[in-house]
Amino acid sequence: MLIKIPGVGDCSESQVTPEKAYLGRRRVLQGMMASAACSVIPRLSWADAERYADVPAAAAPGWFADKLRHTRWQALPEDESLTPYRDATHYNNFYEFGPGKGDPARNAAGMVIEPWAVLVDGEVERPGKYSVEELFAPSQLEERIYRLRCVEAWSMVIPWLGFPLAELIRRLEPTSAAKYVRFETLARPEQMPGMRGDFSLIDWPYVEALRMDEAMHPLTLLAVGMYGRVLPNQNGAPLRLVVPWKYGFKSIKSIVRISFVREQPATTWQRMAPQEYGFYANVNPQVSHPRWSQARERRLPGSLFNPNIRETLLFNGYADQVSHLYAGMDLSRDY
Ligand SMILES: Nc1nc2c(c(=O)[nH]1)N[C@H]1C(S)=C(S)[C@@H](COP(=O)(O)O)O[C@H]1N2
Ligand SMILES: [Mo]
Repeated sequence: MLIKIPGVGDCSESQVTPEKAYLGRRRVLQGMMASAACSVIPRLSWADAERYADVPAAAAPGWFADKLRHTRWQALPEDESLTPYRDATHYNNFYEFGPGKGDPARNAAGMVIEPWAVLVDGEVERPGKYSVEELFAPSQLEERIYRLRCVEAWSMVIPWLGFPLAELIRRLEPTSAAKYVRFETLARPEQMPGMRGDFSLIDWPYVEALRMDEAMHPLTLLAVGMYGRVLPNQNGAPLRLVVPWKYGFKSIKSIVRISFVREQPATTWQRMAPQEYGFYANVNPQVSHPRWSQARERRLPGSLFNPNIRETLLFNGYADQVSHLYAGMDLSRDY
């Protein structure tokens, strides 16, 4: 398991590494190991100073830079290494910018992300149009290092920056009629070449959804950054979903609409190829996709000589935290 989220109350004062411990890199690591997942890093941005020193600087809106100073960074897991930033930002799926893995990095820079509004509607007490800044203002940013497992059988380990979707949902106050949360991606063909090409079979906009209890699960993240920086456009700027126990396609990018609904929504891949993609899309090595076995995965970056193959884990390794959500369900039928 990659991360067990501690409650804030689980971190005792002595586990909060003092600032002077961050001055030397070796001492940083020792400090992090000792405090495990409880490292609340004060003032000095360790991300900028050390861990992500080789990640290119990116222009960030003022509110983001502000939040970064109070971010709760996660200790690096001992049993996993982070996917290099270069791979995480140049091997992408974002069909709005084209079908190739390199298309999003090549084409997404043209997407205008400021200003950005998110429409909140449906069964909810506080509907409206919110800016990203408004959505994030009351919450602290947290780093979450998660495995990302694509249904195409490759995987990465990505350090996200965001906050639990549950926090936002509580603030928006869905009514008791809300059973699912539905998300929509921006659809702006003039800035998204993948929407214009012949290949574009998808019924835009890209839509994903979660059952309410999945959306409220503490692992479900609304991300605005990765690797200590704002999200690059190709990774779903300015805000995206991250659901680490599900196949990557559930983690919808560049969200412009969040709707609280009564019925299970039709989602993009499920609608296009219902025999291939289910609504739940929980990572499951036992349930094969018609074109891919899901038993194993290629951890990127690999090479011809070292393809870096590993066993896929049920719920992508997060079973101890999420399997209760599916108690009584037949995972081979409700996939
Ligand atoms: N709007 C939108 N969101 C999307 C996709 C997409 O094509 N469009 N692809 C999904 C798929 S299949 C995966 S594996 C992940 C990839 O996220 P990454 O490029 O940040 O690794 O994004 C998901 N979110
Ligand atoms: Mo994917």
